[in-house]
Amino acid sequence: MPSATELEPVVDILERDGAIIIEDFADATTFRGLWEDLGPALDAAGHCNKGYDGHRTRRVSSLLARTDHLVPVITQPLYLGAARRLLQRPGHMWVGRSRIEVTPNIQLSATQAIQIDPKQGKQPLHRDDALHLRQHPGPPSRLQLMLALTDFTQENGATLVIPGSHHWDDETPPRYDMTTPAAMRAGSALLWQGGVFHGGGANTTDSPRVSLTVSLDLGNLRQEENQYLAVPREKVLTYPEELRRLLGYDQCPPGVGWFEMQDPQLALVHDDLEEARNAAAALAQH
Ligand SMILES: O=C(O)CCC(=O)C(=O)O
Ligand SMILES: [Fe+2]
Repeated sequence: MPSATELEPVVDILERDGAIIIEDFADATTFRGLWEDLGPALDAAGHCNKGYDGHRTRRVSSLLARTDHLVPVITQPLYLGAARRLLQRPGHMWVGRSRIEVTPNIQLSATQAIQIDPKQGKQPLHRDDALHLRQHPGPPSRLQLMLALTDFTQENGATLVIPGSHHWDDETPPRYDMTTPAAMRAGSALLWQGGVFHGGGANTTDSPRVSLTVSLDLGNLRQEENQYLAVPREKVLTYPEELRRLLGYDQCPPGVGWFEMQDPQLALVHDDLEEARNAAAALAQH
């Protein structure tokens, strides 16, 4: 769909197919700014040291600490609007004899720049909402975005998507021959529901495929009390590791809670957050 479209058809397509490409998603200033701010960080990053993340793939996270040009991407009306429409479903609960209407909010979940270098093979197909152990079919909990910073082609590793797979149950394994490559021009974006099977494609060309991804999740997928604000860092450091992990400086299998793709405990032991970020990022690379 062109970016000048109404929200309604975007939501309809996302409900039906689980995924959509919005052309010319980012304006020229945003696109240039993202390259200026993130390009050098990607150049400096090593390749990931886990096969799932890609031994020929570079990943840089903490994007809002690195660039303000992400703001118009996250708040782009079709992305944010569709996320609100899909995820913020009104429900109700009983409190005593009162029937209370409740509508959840949404939260920014992950940000990451991803560079698939030549010779990277296909990523295993997966559902990103499996991070929250969501059951399928079920109410959506995530709308994800992949902004193309170079053209995306079948040859250079365009994200492989199985349209409609958010409707599947939890017993059906995904197959590559069911996927469609999300081929799109630089500046366009793929939006997809967390329940849709997808994975990075193989890059058989001589040039990197560069992108960034953002996820918006249901707002209730978190702790009740905000422990990161409630307990000062100096205090956290005085507690035993088990309690630090209970406070949230931990990862829950299969993977939520990471900091630069590493155990968030690493961030605590450094006085300087930038130093912590570099140390964690170095561990995620080889
Ligand atoms: O890079 C891509 O195209 C997809 C990456 C992805 O799905 C992931 O890392 O979870
Ligand atoms: Fe993914």
